[in-house]
Amino acid sequence: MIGTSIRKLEVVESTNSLLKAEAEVGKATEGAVVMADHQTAGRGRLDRQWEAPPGKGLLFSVLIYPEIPTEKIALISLIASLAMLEGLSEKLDSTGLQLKWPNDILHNDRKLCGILCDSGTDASGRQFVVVGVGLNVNQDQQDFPSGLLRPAISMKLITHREHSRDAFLKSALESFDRCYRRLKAEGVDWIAETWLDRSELFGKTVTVLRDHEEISGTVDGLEPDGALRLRLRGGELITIHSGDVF
Ligand code: BT5
Repeated sequence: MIGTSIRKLEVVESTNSLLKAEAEVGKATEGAVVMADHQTAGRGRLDRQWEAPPGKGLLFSVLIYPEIPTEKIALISLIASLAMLEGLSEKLDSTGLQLKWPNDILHNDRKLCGILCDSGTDASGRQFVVVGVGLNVNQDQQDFPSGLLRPAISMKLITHREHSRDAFLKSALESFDRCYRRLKAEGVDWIAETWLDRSELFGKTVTVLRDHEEISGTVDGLEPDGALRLRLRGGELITIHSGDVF
C-alpha cells in the first residue's frame, strides 16, 4: 500500500507541503511517497524548521487516508514513530534508541529523527494525512546548526560509517506499510498502548515545555487519542495534547 509510487526530487521547499498541495487537488494517491535530497524550507511542528545539508538526510513524506475519527488523528504520529523505530532497529543496534512523545526518535537523548504530520481534506471532503519524516543519516557533527532544541545525532555518528538513504527508505516504508495495514485491519485501539510499551516512558519523571510553560510530572500513560497523561507533584492528573518532553 505504502510506497507503490516513489518520487525522488533533487530540491523542493518541503516534501510535506508539496504532497499536501497535491493531495488537496486530488493529484496524489494513497501511499504516494515524495523524497528529496534537499529542502529549502523543511518544516517541523509549530512553525519550526527542519534543517539538513543537501544529500545527507533522509527526507520524505507519505500520503495516507487513515479513515479514523479526526480527534484521534494524533495517533498517526505515534504509528509513524513506531514504524521508524522498527525500521531503525533493523539497521542499527537498537540499544540507545528511544521514542520521545509525540514525534521524535532519539539515540541516547540526541535527536535522530523527527516526524511531522499534516492533515487536510481533498476536493471530495476525504480526510488525508501527510506523514513527513526527517532522519539524520550521514551528517557529521559540524553539519548540525547550533541552537537546536536538543542535541542531534546521525546514523553515521552512531555507527561510524555512511549509510545508504535508499536502502533505509525501503525498510522504513516496509515497516510503515506493516503498521498501516494493522491500523486498517484492527483500528486504533492498540496504538497508544504499543507505543507506551516501546517508549519506556511510563513512570518516568519528565518536564514538558508547552507554550513557554514548563510542567513537571510523572508519566501516567497515554490517552486513547495519544495525548500524554501526567501526574503532577500534588497528585493531580493532567492531559497534554501538544508540547516537547525533556
Ligand atoms: C520535527 O519537528 O521533528 C518534525 C521534523 C519533520 C521533518 C520532515 S523532513 C520531510 C518532511 N517535510 C518537511 O517539511 N518536514 C518533514 P519538531 O519536533 O518541531 O522539531 C523541530 C526542531 O528540531 C527544530 O526547531 C530544531 O530545534 C530541531 N532540528 C532541526 N533540524 C534538525 C535535525 N536535522 N536534527 C535534529 N534536530 C533538528
